[in-house]
Amino acid sequence: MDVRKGSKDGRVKDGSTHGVLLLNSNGMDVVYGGNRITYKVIGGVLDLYLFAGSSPELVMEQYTELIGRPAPMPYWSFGFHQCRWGYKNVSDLEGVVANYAKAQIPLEVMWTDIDYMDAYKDFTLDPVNFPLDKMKTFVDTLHQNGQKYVLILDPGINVNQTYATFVRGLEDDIYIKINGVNYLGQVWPGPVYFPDFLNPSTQKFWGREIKLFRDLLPFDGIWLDMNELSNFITSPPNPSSSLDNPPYKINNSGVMQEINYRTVPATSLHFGNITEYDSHNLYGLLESKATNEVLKDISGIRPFILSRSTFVSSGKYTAHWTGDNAATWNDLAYSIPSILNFGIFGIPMVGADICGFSGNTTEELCRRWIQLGAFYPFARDHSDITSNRQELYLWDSVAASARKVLGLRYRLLPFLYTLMYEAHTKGTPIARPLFFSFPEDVTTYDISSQFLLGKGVLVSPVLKPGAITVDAYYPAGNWFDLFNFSKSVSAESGKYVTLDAPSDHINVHVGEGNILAMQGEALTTEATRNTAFHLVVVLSSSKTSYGQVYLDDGETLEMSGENEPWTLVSFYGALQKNSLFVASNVTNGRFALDQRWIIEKVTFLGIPKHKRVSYMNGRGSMKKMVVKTHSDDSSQFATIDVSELSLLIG
Ligand code: MIG
Repeated sequence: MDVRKGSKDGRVKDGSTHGVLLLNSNGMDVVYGGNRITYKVIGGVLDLYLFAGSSPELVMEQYTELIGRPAPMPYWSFGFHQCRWGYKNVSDLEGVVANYAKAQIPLEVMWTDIDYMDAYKDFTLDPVNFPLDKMKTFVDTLHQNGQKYVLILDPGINVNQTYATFVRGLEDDIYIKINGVNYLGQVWPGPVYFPDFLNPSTQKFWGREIKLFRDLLPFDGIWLDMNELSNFITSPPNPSSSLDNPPYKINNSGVMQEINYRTVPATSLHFGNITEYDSHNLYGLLESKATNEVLKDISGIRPFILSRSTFVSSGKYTAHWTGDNAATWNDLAYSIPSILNFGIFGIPMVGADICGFSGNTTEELCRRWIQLGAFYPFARDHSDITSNRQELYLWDSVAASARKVLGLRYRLLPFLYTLMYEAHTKGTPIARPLFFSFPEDVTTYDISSQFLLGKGVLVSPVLKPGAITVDAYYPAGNWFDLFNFSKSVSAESGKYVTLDAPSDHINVHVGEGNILAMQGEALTTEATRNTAFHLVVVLSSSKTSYGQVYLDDGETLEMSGENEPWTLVSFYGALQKNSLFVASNVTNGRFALDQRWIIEKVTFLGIPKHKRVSYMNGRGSMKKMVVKTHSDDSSQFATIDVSELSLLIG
């Protein structure tokens, strides 16, 4: 995606944006040089698309119309996730869940890495440390508490005649082949064959294995790792084929080395005699697609899948995490451009391992990381088996910060979920670069140390050790601190501001012209859904403020589906003459707006100072309102407590 920059070579500063996609699954290097892009592709077709835009949102709409809109994610998946490679046994897991509860830090989803398996075999449980009866009790208890459980699956199926899944795979004949036999790789379980997701029979195989296992243990989502495909060995090249040794060596893990380096050889064959050379980059996509279909089939509800490998269209099936980062300040900072890129690729549900995967994190880094990670679309703490534990309750200061920032995240859940709806219907990312909302402001183009949630929630994290201030860019407008509403930043035109960022604080601001429908804090997303709404209306002198909230049960297969109950409420608000107004408009409305959906508070931000405004007594319950006003240097804000106001105000 390119936004026009400056007027140096006579080009206009109109913020017009276009997108370019080379839809090609072969190995390639892409070199971007500011004003040109060079593709060095070693095979396949030239299938080049240009998306005319001319806004970033329109580029996303056009691109995802072609490749498929992002999959709707279940409501619960926007809660906080805890994972680690190296949980020892069921009581270890239970301890973590209990400690989160004790520390009053929201924990929505508990994960298990490859540790749960019997000798790393998919669809098995370690009979000693993770026995079925205990795991079942563990998962049932999570479910009773409104929590969820996600487990990992690797593609490699252990070659082992006593392993039923392996034998059934042989019978179904679904493994990737080389020279007429199944290709033998090496991964965690030792010798493995890899299911060929281009083979239609693999869908049946994969579906049956997942179903059999899910009948034993009712997990809520699947984590797909190692699907690049990752292999512990590099097989020697076949001397009679150039595919294993192409004349141009693409960048492979940072160096120009053998194309077969620690993966399945390029001369391997998939169903229909398609070479690995041509389809290598599709493995993760095809595995995600197959898994998505299986989960829809067997559960009848919206799947949650997290895949490491992705390709164009993966967003239609899966969420993504950015892989093995390190517990370093550098990787904390790098996580922002990484998640923003994936949003632009059409995979909006994305996050980086919070507190860092490899290496030992520190209290300060982990604290800053949860402050930022709380605003990733997908928020999961995950760590490597060789690093120290890093659950958020382990340090008092991290725990305190986690309660504060996850508290805000959970209050923003209706907003995040509505952004999911926007992503699903129009392709717009959940987390966006600043230029999405301010394409005419050229300063925003290079900013990758801050980002927006939706149109107008600006996240400006601390990314350096020892820092207690942050230099953050504020595009034109009035911005209000979302934690307390009182501290605002006013920028007539965009400007850098140095803001206080004490150790327990991250700056999160909402910009003028936006209306946020927030809910109350709780320890699970389910519990937040029973709290009343708080409408935050950020007035603008130039336009009517606007916001939306999308409501459904959070797990029905489709989002905004034709035959499913959902409701979209749009809000409009402004200061007109001397009176404040907010009104709403309902689309669809088949998801019942019953007792649960009430507003108990409306906050107007950005009332010009010294302006007298009148608060009209509305109809019905609006009469019970209590108005409190506050002010800081530049503006006042008013909080109106109302009781039992329906979301259908106006
Ligand atoms: O060879 O399953 O990126 O998240 O913890 C390492 C163990 C395999 C790589 C994943 C990481 C996961 C780890 N996996």
